[in-house]
Amino acid sequence: MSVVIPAMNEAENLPYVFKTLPDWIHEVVLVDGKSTDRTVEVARDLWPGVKVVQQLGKGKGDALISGFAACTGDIIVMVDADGSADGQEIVSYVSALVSGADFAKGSRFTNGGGTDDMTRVRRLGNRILCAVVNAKFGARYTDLCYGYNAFWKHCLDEIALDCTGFEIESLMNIRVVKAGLRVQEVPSHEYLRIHGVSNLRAVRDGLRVLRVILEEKGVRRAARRRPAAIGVTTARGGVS
Ligand SMILES: Nc1nc2c(ncn2[C@@H]2O[C@H](COP(=O)(O)OP(=O)(O)OP(=O)(O)O)[C@@H](O)[C@H]2O)c(=O)[nH]1
Ligand SMILES: [Mg+2]
Repeated sequence: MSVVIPAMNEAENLPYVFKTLPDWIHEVVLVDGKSTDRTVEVARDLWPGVKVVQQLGKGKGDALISGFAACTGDIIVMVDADGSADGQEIVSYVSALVSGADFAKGSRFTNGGGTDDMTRVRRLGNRILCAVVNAKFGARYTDLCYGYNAFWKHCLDEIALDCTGFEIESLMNIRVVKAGLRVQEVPSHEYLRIHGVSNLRAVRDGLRVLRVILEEKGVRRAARRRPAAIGVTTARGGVS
């Protein structure tokens, strides 16, 4: 199992993140977004053997695509570096996957989930965008723009990710349903970012998600595409 952590200037938060990660994880991939603080050194101190990927482009989507390509595990878990995700929840995600799901999608708004870190604007935007995705793609999601998810690596072949920003989470959620993959929501609690400030801008990033929805529905032609950086096939089953 591989854990991918996109991190841009998160040195102060990494101790909290790594403290919650279970020690049976076989690989941690940290994707460094040209951090100007000690993100990489701190990660190496906290998790000897951490695989550090230097991001060439910009944005969380770009970072995750590079991180996924570097993973060797059959299961990939996405964990933010700001202290908002509790690594102890990984076991629920992995349970959903080994019980038959292809994609275990975190949700803050299903029974047992929650958030300490969402403004009213973000909450409303997420709710509207989620309702649109459900109506347009026949999904039954309770959350859309959330970064804590896990999946079997083979899913990447079916969703061929090709975006750069925060819209990656929504794009994944739409593509897995379009590909007919088995998706299971997992209740998750989002904690407050511990140090530093958000990189997300609600209106700009909300509009990017809306654009993805329209493109995926074929209402708007995709303009942002770049060649998919991934395409590794691995056998299904067996947590490595
Ligand atoms: N490598 C890399 N990581 C990024 C980039 N943008 C965001 N991240 C990371 O992606 C994760 C989520 O970003 P946040 O800024 O926390 O976004 P958010 O969760 O919507 O905002 P908060 O409310 O502050 O938690 C964090 O671990 C960031 O460090 C990027 O361009 N490159
Ligand atoms: Mg965050």
